[in-house]
Amino acid sequence: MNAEPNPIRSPGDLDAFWMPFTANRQFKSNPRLLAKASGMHYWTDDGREVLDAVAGLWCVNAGHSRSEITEAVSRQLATMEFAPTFQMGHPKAFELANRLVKIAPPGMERVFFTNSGSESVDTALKIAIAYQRARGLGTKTRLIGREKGYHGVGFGGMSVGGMVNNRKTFSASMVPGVDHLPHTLDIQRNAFSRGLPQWGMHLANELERIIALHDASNIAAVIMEPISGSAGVILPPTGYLKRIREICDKNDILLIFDEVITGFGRTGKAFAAQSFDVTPDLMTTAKGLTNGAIPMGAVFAQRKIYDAFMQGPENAIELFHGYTYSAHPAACAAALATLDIYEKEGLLSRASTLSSQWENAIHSLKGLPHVIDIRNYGLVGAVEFEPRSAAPGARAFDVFTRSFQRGVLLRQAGDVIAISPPLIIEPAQISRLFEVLGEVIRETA
Ligand code: PXG
Repeated sequence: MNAEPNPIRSPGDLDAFWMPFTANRQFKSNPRLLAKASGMHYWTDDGREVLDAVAGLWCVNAGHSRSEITEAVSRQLATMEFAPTFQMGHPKAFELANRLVKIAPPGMERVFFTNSGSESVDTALKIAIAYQRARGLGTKTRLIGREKGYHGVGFGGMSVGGMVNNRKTFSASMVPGVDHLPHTLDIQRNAFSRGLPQWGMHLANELERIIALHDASNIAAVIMEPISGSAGVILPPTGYLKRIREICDKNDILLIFDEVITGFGRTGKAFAAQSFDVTPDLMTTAKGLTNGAIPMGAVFAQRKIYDAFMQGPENAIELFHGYTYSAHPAACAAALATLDIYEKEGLLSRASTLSSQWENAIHSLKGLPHVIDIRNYGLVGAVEFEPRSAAPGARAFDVFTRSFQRGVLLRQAGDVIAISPPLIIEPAQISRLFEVLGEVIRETA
């Protein structure tokens, strides 16, 4: 397979694309262009092979350019490129929902399709509020997120999110009625924990304080990532998620797990809800659903939630919400082919098979210069650095760019390097990845 011819020939050719979540001027003065991908690797526009240690952006769980997905999508586009799902339907949408329900946590029997994680989050928040109203509890509208949480960039997701850079510019435009739980990162107490940290379960009790302040009769839902990804891989302390579930149950508040990053095998089971044995009421997904090949998201709902909407006249639309491309045929085809691969290759549990090698490999970086914490779970890892004085993020950015030069693609978030490879990664590639990262950390002042 050859890369497409490269149309970028002069620096000016980079001007028009306003890049997302990117330092545009820095990037355009020294671009990093990817031109081809297969399996565990990317190739740059000048032909260098790069080991993809972040599954694209946490989405290419089955590895790149899978021919099964390409063929399924092209067959679908040739047969029927689009079909509406408002008052109409097409078979693959129903087939996909049925397939997803089979791998979902218990009781999550209904699926609403979107096109991204951000749309999944805003959809779940709206379903939560609408559900409370549908069962006659219309005052339950408040939402509770968490500091350092990331739930995409829609107004809803941004408002329940807890990353200051994403929020500060839009402070006056947040969805009203949102509180935030404290985050669970405590490097002083939990540095270099292997797997889940032991300290911090009591932080879940803060939920009781927020409920006491507003009264449960005003609160619709709590949303959290089982593992926070974007803020630099923050793990739930042992027992924390179970305690959150208990408090939600006691107060008749919905629990939404945002599994956009943790879904589809990242933690060693299909969903983190299963790894942590805590079942939410709503679950948002995207990314690994289609292996990143076609944009798609899905919100899973407990049967009781869907059922609460199914009242009133049969000809009435029950939920005034949806997207032109909800259950787009090409996305459904991609997702079905992706699920086939996950199943055939046992990828949804592969992270648990590899996790002890992964854990040992990443923790072998302990003691290297400026490394102040290492975190891991399933096939997720993070290395946190002491920030350079007056230059937060610069050290991890250097590690990121140097690793890329050395042929390993990582993700940088502040002074954290996050690692989340395709689930097809081989043990020898895990060793090489951490060998390169170790060398780069040694060379980075
Ligand atoms: N929820 C969570 C938990 C996410 O991680 C979104 C929602 C939004 O998804 P969309 O598809 O709208 O981008 C995300 C996205 C990173 C990184 O490297 C993480 C995301 C996106 C890009 C980069 O941490 N997560």
